[in-house]
Amino acid sequence: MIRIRTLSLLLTILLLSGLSSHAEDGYRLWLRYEKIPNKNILKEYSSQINSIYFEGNSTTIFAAKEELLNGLTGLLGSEIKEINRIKSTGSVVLAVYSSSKLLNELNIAGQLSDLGNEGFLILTTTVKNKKSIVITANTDVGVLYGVFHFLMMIQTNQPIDKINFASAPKIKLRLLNHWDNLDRFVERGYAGFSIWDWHKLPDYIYPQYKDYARANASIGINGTVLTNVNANARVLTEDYLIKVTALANVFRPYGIKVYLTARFSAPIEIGGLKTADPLDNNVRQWWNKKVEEIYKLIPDFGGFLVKANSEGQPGPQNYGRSHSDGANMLADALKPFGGIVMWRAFVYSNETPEDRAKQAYNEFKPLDGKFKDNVLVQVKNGPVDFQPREPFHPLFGSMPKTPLMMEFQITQEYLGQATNLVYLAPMYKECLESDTFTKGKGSTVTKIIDGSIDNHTLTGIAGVANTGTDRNWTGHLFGQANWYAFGRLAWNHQLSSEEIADEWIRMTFSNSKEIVASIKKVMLSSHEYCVNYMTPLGLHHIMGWDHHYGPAPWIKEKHRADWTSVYYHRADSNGIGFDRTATGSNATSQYATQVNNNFSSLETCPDEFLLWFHHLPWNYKMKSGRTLWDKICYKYNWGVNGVRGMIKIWNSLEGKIDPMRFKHVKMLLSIQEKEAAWWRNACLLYFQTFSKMPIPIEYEQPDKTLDYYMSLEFPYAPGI
Ligand code: GCV
Repeated sequence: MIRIRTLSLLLTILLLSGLSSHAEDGYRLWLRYEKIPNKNILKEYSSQINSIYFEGNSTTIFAAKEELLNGLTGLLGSEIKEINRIKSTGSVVLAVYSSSKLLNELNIAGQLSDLGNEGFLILTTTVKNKKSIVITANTDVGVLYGVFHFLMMIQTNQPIDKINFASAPKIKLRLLNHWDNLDRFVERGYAGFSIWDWHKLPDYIYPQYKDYARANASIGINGTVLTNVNANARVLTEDYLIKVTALANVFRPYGIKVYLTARFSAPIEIGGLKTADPLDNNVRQWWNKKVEEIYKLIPDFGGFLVKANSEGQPGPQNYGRSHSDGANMLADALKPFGGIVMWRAFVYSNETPEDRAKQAYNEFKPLDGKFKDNVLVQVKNGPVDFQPREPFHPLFGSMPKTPLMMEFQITQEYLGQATNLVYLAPMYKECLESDTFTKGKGSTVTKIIDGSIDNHTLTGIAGVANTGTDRNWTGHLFGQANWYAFGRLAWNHQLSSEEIADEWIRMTFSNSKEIVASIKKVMLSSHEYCVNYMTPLGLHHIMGWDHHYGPAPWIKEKHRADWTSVYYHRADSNGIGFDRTATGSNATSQYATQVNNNFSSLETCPDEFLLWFHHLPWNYKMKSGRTLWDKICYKYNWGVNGVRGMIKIWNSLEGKIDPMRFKHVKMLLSIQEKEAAWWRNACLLYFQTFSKMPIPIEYEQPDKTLDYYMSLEFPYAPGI
């Protein structure tokens, strides 16, 4: 009797906690394919789907079929048959339209003509007089993307009885950039080691490699740069290229090309040459041969990503040559094979007596029109370095003859690393929707990177990956949402942050209205809170030295001024902020007139960028009537309180989601609260030494001294 009671109690707990047959350790990401718990919805789907019919025999079509089979079997909780003739209703049909005899009967050529090489069409229709769901495209990979979209529709409980949905990516190259070293250390990685086990490659293939490819394909990512931009030439040696080939073979069925970072000095380091001068014939020959060797092994190799003459990396300027000379040499080598070069614009030097925020523009703008047609210039979203909030980079819109590729950071180097829940879609969207005014009103960053404004067909977007060997891939479970959001926006930048969050929550947690609404609330406000407890009102780059963990606005007198905090906040007894208007560094002049005027005038400069562009007295009167100092205090406190609100909402979900993930996030949120308060206290106490004004009494007062905060050291902080 007791045993039965205990057992039923256990069962009730399991049911209540939503514990599934799988450990909810986050490994399955948003592709969990758990049986649909709502009986009515399950019945509805089960009455419409019972089998899969597919045509084609490529590895991509097999991958699509396998995913659909596994996905549907899991979601519907019953066996889905593979059939070779359509005899009854309820089949999902997978086929490339142009090569399918079966789909010939459908009048859909017109719909497919706009979908290009990667788009797809999902249609509820009749095939052989039987009601079916058709997933079709112009290519195999289009079918694969369609399958993932269809599975997402079911995972998010969307109706499927009248689907007529077509979609094609708006940007051609949608890449992850891994800052992964060959020794498996991940620069700015907060989720363990690199997932690439170079030592065991090419013979040992972890299941993670395929799951990585599945996850990326599910959100439309079609390329991966395997190695760090602070590059190691060794990856270009034969031994390593064979390892790269093994990974490329795993990724290929999922439409993912591999790319490598090319260390500019490789001809010297592994080629035995005396120079890496891009105009030297031997150097050019060396690269030509190297590229030939790569394409023999990997016929669909994507190309190179290069960080040159930046932060100590070698580059063409070592030989008195320009960035375009360097990029074009590699472009020439890659061109015969269809490869491309992504040349980074992240350049600045402490020796250049110029505001760091201006340097990339100064170097690259004059090179517009000088790059070969298989070169993209890859530009970070803002002019400094992935800060919690930056204005858009002034290069966007300023190089109309050159395809500019966006570089976002998914790993949260400056956004709380892997202990803070910060949903980044709103930050990405803010940048993408910024109006550069370079070709009149409406010249958004989006239209520059999707090529529509300057008629570029070679277009791209990259996200610095946040993956690692942690069981849940990203360290913080909500880091997965940022990987997901990056991919979804790369495919369709018109999606809203909310739509993307909605999809991710439903797939990752549940379709329960309450759970979706609560988690969405947490996610959608999280970035704004983070900006405010770290760097409100346009403050930036005031974090810990080198590891970038935690606050350290006091950093000064280091070997590079442009890596110190005082360089950026410029706090003194008169006030705070970086004057980047005409009276200061004049960085505003790098923007189109309308934007320049908007940022330069105190009347119109958004509060969000106030101290990015202006140095203002502590008692400056804000629009709200508060003094600047009061406003800074208010903002820091608003951010901290926001985190407390997030915790409250999360706690309300106890017992409604599985205990494993509930607890994981709960513990991290409590770290986040401590870190938010630490940021606030340390920054306010430090800035107070200049403002000499009290922290208004209505706010929580710091519980430690400034000396205490300044004494903290983190020699083993991750990621450096
Ligand atoms: C890969 C920042 C990071 C560096 C990174 C660099 C870059 O400075 O702190 O770790 O180097 O950006 O984007 O090249």
